[in-house]
Amino acid sequence: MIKSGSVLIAFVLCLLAGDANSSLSVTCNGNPQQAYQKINSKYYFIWHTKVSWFNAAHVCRRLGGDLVLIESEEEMTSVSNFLLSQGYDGSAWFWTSGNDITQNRRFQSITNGMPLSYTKWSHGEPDNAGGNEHCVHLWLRDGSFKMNDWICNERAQVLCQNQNHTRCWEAYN
Ligand SMILES: [Ca+2]
Repeated sequence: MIKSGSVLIAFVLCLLAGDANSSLSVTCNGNPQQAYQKINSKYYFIWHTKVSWFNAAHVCRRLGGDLVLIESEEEMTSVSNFLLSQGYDGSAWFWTSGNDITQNRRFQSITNGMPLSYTKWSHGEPDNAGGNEHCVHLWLRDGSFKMNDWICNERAQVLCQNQNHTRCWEAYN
């Protein structure tokens, strides 16, 4: 009884500590520790090495997260403002979880398996240029980061998220 109570208190303290911090450190199955940064209600990290969209999905999972799923105007704005504050400019492109690989023009998220509930396409997008653009990334257009469909095998940096601590819970510290 005492032991379970202590565990509960430790658990609550852990939750409180997590809320107070603006970062989260995750280690999954011996991979290097990954620090996520809290922006509003979600944790994110940027993988700077440019990789294909397919590789990006694996990178995020390997490090305890998922490709980012931007779900609202509020989230899009806060993510865009964060990227701008970090000095990212028009040369920085970031893969997201959006794609229409399984059915052309029906964009879904590989992170939650659902149709995208929110999109913020840049002007003229998605245009499926060349008939070969099926993965969604963020780029800086008209003063803020917005979405574009692009060739999945092209390489970009990666924006991963961690939401609701659904992965590697036992490894959080
Ligand atoms: Ca496009």
